[in-house]
Amino acid sequence: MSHELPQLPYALDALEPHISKQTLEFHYGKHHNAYVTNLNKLIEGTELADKSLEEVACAVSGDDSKAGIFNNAAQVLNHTFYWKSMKPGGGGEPSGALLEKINASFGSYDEFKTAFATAGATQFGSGWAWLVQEGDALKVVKTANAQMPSHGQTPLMVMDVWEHAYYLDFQNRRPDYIQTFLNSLVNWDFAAANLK
Ligand code: MN3
Repeated sequence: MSHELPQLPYALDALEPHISKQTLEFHYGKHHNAYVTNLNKLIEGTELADKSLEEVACAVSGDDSKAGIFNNAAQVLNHTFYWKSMKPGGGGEPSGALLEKINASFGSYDEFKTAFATAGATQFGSGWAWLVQEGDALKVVKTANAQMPSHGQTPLMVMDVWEHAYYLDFQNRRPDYIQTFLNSLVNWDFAAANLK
């Protein structure tokens, strides 16, 4: 069994003008695809070859000798989750149970936005900013490189802050990309569907 690049949930130009077709051609078509290809090469003929992506990432997590396998498996999972965390016409304030949980956990939607934007802007180097559920509470966490949130934290949505996510459209202006993600792209329907 080899892993395949999942279908992008919208057309390559669907997030324009916020994220360009060119960015998605590279980010999805080259970077995400390369993680899939690399993973398949690394696990071919091993006991990991027949396992799901989640099982592979879990099995090698924390094993320095298998960092390459972890990084590629986790990056496949993280990118698939990231594409679903955005949609054309997304962004703005969520509603319903998700907004209630955001208000209860952060005080207000604006305070959530500040926490999420700060996490994304202060992740030094490559990584991810996540909205997660832990018990009844929502939290913002950031992770480095390919790392995923801790066990016990259910991811609701994620933002990629690797430079390849924004450099063609925003150059070094990561904060502008983050504001665009929150104001015009984040898929709150997806995040709400991930609530436990
Ligand atoms: Mn990426």
